[in-house]
Amino acid sequence: MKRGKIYMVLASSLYLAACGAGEDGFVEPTGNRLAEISAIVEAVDWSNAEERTVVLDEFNFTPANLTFKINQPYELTLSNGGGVGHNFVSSAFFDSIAVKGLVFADGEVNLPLLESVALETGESKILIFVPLTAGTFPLVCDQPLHETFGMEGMITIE
Ligand SMILES: [Cu+2]
Repeated sequence: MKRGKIYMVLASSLYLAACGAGEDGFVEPTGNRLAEISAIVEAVDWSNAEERTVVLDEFNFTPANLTFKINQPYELTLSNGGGVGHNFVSSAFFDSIAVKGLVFADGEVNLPLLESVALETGESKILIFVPLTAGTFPLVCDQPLHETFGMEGMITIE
């Protein structure tokens, strides 16, 4: 009886996670942030962009550890291969890069200031960016309980 109750709580949490509206986390620009990012993005040769992919599913980022180089542009495909919504969340990482655009199936957001990217089941988005400052940044999925179930990683900029 007790066991059944715990299972029900867990199941309803997962159900809520599956139904959570998948919205990307945008940050309000402060000071000259947007102008600075815009100038950096214009100076980059995007034809040199290196392609990378991260797959999100229950309950992993694959690969879980990512390394990027300062001044090397990237096209990072974030792809949800799982059965519920997942989020790529790392505000410290997003603070350390300049994003040219976030491309999704039916559009693109130019020069977004982000802190997270949300992915519905089967959805992919491409983050086009250049790293600016070195550091090591924790990556998590903030859907309920996903981090607890091990959905975390690490991003290094060197
Ligand atoms: Cu998740």
